[in-house]
Parts: sequence; C-alpha cells; structure tokens
Amino acid sequence: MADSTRELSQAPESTTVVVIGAGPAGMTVANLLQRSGVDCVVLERRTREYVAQRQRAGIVETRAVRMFDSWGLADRVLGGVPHQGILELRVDGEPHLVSDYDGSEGPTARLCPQQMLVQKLTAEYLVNGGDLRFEAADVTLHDVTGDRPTVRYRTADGELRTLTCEFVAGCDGDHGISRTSVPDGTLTPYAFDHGIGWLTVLADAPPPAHPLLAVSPQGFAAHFPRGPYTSRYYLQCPPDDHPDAWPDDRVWDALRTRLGDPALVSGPITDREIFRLRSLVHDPMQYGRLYLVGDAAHIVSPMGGKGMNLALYDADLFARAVRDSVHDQDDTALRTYSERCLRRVWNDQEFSHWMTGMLHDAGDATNSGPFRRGLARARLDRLFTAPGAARAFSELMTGLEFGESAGPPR
Ligand code: RFL
Repeated sequence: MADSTRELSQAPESTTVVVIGAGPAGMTVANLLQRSGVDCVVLERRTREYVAQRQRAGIVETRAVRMFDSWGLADRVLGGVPHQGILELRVDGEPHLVSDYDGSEGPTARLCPQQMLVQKLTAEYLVNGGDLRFEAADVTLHDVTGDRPTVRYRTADGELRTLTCEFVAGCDGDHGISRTSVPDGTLTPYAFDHGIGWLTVLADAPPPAHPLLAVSPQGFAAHFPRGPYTSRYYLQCPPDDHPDAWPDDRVWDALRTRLGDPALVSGPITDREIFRLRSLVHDPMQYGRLYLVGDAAHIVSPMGGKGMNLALYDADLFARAVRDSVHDQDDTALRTYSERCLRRVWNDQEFSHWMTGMLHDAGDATNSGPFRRGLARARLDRLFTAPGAARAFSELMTGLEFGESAGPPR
C-alpha cells in the first residue's frame, strides 16, 4: 500500500469512553466500564508483550482487593497469594513485625505483581469482547471541552484513525499525552524531590518471609517478594548515582550488610536501575471531558506501596461516575471526581512522605543529621510499642482509613 493511501483516514468511529493507556489504571477502567455496560476503546502505544512484562508494584492493598471483589473480579484478576498482613521493619538487624490487619471483615491484601494484574485484566477484558488497540501511535486529543471529544491516532500500519466519544480517560502515566494536552496554567502541579536515590534490583532469588524494610547505619534497604523465586530489592544511594557503579558483588554485599543478614541467598540479577524518590500531584484531575486517572495525575514515592493502589482507586471512582452519567443521567459523581480522588491522593502522599522520612532519617546520621535521626527513631519506637500508633499504621497500609470503596456496583 502506498504511503499516500495510508495517510487517508478512515471514517470516524464512535464510542462512549476512549481510554488512553493499558496499565493498571487503564485496564481497570476498561474492565469496570465493560461490567457496567458502557462502551469503550483502549489505546495503548506499546505492544501487548511489552506491557505484560513491565514489573513494578507487588501488593494490591486490602481496600483495592475489596474494590475488585465488589465488582466480582477479585478472583479473576488478582489470583496470587494472600498477603499475610505482616510487614517486617528491621532496625540495625533487629526484626520488628507490624501487621496491616485492622480487624475488619472481608478479603485482605494480595501479593500480586503489577505485570500479573495487568496481564489478567487484559485477558479478562478481551475474553469479554473488549476493544483494545496496541501500538497506537501519535495519540492526540481534540475538543475535550466540547460535548463530543475526538481522539486521533495512527495504527501500526500507519493508518490514521479517529474516534469520537463522550469521555476521555487519561490513563497514560506520567509521560503520556493526556496531561500535556491540557493548556498550560490549567492544572496546578505540586512537586517534591526527596533528595534520595534508590537502586532497584530484580533477581531470581528466594523471596523474604514477609515484605522487609531495613534501617541501618549504611542506609535504607528493602526486600520484597515478586514471585515464588523472584525478589525485588531496594538500596538507598545518591540520587545521581549510576547503575554501573553497582556491580553484582557490591549489590549483594550492601544488601547483606544493611539487611543484617550475612546468609542472604543471592541469584542472577535480571534488572537494575536507579531512580529519584519524588512526589507529584496535579490539581484538578479533570479538564472538560478529560479525566486523569493514576500516574497521569500523581506520582507517589514508592515507600508505602501506594502508587498503583491509588491508580486503582481513581479507576473505580471514574468508572462509577461514568456509569451514573450514562445510565442515570446523573453527573454528580463526575463533578466531584477530582475532589474525591485528591483527598485520598494527599492522604497517601502524606503516608508515603512520613514513611520515607522515618525510614531514611533513622539510618545514616551523616545523611539526615543526628537530630532528625533521633526523631525518626522515636517514631519507630512508638510504632512498635504504642497500640494506637500501630493501629493507625495498619489502617493506612490497608487503605481502609476512609472506609471501603464507593459502595457496591448496581
Ligand atoms: P502506567 O503503569 O505508567 O501505565 C500507563 C500506560 O500508558 C501507556 N502510554 C500511552 N498509551 C497511548 N498513548 C500514549 N501517548 C501513551 N503514553 C503512555 C504506557 O505504555 C502504559 O502502558 O500508569 P498507571 O496505569 O497509572 O499505573 C500506575 C502504576 O504503574 C504506578 O503507580 C506504580 O508502578 C508505582 N509503584 C508502586 N506502586 C505500588 O502501589 N506499590 C509498589 O510497590 C510500587 N512500586 C512503583 C514501584 C513504581 C516504580 N517506578 C516506576 C519507579 C516501584 C517502582 C520501581
């Protein structure tokens, strides 16, 4: 086919919601809309294989498990191993177990690597007839402040396509086009750089008995399960450090020292990168008929494991709001979408910021200063000994501090 033919665009197609991005946010929105009987089309710029392999988060918190459960999806898309609700905080080699079990009835958190969740959400959506288009390039948004937005993109074959819709769900992460399509000055960004780097390493090595966060004079370290024979590790490092400065031997030596475990079993390292701990909130999370969902609207530093879980929360609120609008002509939930999401976003930012400060300051006194180290150790002591502090911590870990989800689907 000649290039000039490919440039000819097909007649516009019509749907109710165009979802940009097939990560945890986009695939959750797509499944919940499908279950609500609302048409949607998902556009993903990468291949299915690429998206299915992207490894990041590992725990779906209790609130999010109950959200999927309320949609009849928990067993279909989570699978995985129930998380025992125990987290180990190891301070100078001494273990302290804290629980995220808050005493409430119902299913609890699951160990479910992010890529498994995305794979299962994708399979569930497709088996039920969902429309998901991979390798959608050059996505652009038009008329999102009008009644009928348009989304244009180019297929892998180079054809231009146009979709008209009622709503656009911007689920394309921090580097997507949804947020950058909003005119400058419309959204207010609130950004914070923690001044901390983490080396993150994925290895074929035995997982820990419980997710493990360690404080040591040499800096912070962590060890998380990512599968029966897979672990993710984190090591605090200067934010401008380079992964090449961390050959395998240095990684395993540092982990053994900081985790206080000379017998830690090593294994082949399959991925290694360094990133800065940063936090970001965009307010509002809406512009006309474009709704930002997940990382497209906010980034949470990984401490506390909230980023993906927030994306799932936004997705649930958005899908319910669209369902109300489409089936009942009730736009109340759409109008309050941004405000309701941001309440939890700031709550989780605060939790993550609190934990980040506590677990880094409590370690290397040269890094944070002896006074901050003293404060951080006092916070840890309170967490290990005061029942009220432990209870507040477990509520924040479960995500149930505001009660459960937005209510059962109709
Ligand atoms: P994602 O996962 O970035 O997915 C966005 C999707 O949009 C696609 N896309 C586009 N598609 C079409 N057109 C475009 N122009 C597009 N631009 C982008 C992308 O290809 C992709 O498929 O965003 P989403 O869905 O909002 O999900 C957010 C989560 O991925 C993120 O919050 C978590 O991974 C954060 N996070 C963690 N969260 C947790 O809850 N617990 C954790 O333990 C945890 N660990 C982590 C993390 C993030 C990490 N990184 C990224 C630094 C560990 C790490 C290392």
